[in-house]
Amino acid sequence: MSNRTFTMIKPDAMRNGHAGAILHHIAKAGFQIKALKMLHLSAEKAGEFYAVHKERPFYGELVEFMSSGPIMAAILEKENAVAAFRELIGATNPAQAAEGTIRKLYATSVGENAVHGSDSDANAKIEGDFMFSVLEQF
Ligand code: FUP
Repeated sequence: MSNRTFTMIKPDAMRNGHAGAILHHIAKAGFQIKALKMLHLSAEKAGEFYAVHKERPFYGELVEFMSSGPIMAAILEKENAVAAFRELIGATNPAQAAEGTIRKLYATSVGENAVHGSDSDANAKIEGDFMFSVLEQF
């Protein structure tokens, strides 16, 4: 089992000024930051990142939203990182997210849900390598 996961603070949370609070939340939960940067995805890059959702009805909106402003991308380390981080962020739809989770605290809707968290060790590696070169991963 890998001890790393990948996250993005999405454009809604960046625009709403929640990036600092979210990073603090992540650090308080015991995750170490192994890579971090702020960037603005092009629609093409956002589309590539979310290619698995290409056939879903929300794909166009998702790509438009994810390329609508800067994000913060990070690789995080903790024991059982993927599952632990998904617990920390809560359900995809913030209306169903548990109290105290990042999405409950900072997300506005299912489409604009503040943060991304990888759903498997394999995807954590793929997503981290998509966003960071080897020189940017510690
Ligand atoms: P999650 O793993 O919790 O990020 O959720 P998914 O992989 O199922 O979805 C990826 C992103 O697609 C979500 F963060 C937001 C978007 N989405 C929608 O816009 N509508 C939906 O009904 C489901 C997902």
